[in-house]
Amino acid sequence: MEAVTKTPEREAFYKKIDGENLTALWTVMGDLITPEPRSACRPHLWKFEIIRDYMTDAGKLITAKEAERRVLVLENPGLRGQSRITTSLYAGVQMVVPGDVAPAHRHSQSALRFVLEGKGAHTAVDGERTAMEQGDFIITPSMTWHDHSNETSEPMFWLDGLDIPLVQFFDCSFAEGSNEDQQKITKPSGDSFARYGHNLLPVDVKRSSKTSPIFSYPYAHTREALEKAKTREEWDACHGLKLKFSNPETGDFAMPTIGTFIQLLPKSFTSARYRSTDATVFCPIEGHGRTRIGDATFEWGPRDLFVVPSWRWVTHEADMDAVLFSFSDRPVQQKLDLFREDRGNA
Ligand code: GTQ
Repeated sequence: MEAVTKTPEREAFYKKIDGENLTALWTVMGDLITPEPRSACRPHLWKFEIIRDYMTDAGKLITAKEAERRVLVLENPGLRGQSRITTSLYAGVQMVVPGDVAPAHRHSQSALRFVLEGKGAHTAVDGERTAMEQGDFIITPSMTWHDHSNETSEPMFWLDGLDIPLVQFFDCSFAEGSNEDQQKITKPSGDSFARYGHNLLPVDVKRSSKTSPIFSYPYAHTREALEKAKTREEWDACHGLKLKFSNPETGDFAMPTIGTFIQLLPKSFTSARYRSTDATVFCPIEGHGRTRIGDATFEWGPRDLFVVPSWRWVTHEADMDAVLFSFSDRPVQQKLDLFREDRGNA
């Protein structure tokens, strides 16, 4: 698909049809159908300490109530002005300080939280409150009411991941506010886990949601699963020990639009190179190391955030046992038969 030669006659023709909202395919084909992904998304790393300092400044400027959500959006340097960390996903860091209430609202966008710092602040989803701790992964399914509050004495920070650009692409954004800042709590804490977290499902009740009925995946459980897996030493050359958070009803990803993962990279491990079409946001929560993305190297520690664009070679290296949370649009790509991965020779 090579660029066609320009001639005065052709240029005149393009100009003529342009007025009728028509474009000649042969002038744009090479940019539309590329031999490989050619993303504007760039590899990048954000240091948590820097975000944290700016969030503290933001805390002096605006309350969570006035802001609705006090969040700094992580904008991919190749996609500035679009509130995107990858072409299909949004990420932000949210701060909820003691006394804050981020008021109840709901929207068609699905959201995930991954807790970075703090202990004991609450998020309420669909009538149930859950306390949040570092490393917990929490889901807000599409159109469920959610509000956040902090009755502790410490600020809380978490990573938000939403499918905002996907929903924007499909033009199906719906959102609603509530008259009540905090939704009515109708279920005891731990209710969804008690019902669905024990390999038991109601025998006849069919839920219509494609999102996991468990909305909090506590880090204590996640970490135990990784630690147990570690003793079996079944290291994957590309991923170390990598697990996906799953929906107990379907075995599929926990959310229909966003795939979430946790992986353990053991001390001194260097992964074999890997690339996949799902641009991925990583958040280490334990350990230190570095990740090479193409020819760039990013040094990371707990709570830093970095993004790997589609189809770039990646290798990770851990100086000590490291745990990395990550998320991508893999569930969507797989359902559309678009997902591809390449394990090099591993
Ligand atoms: O906490 O509901 O980062 O609605 C962006 C949009 C967080 C939230 C974000 C949201 C939220």
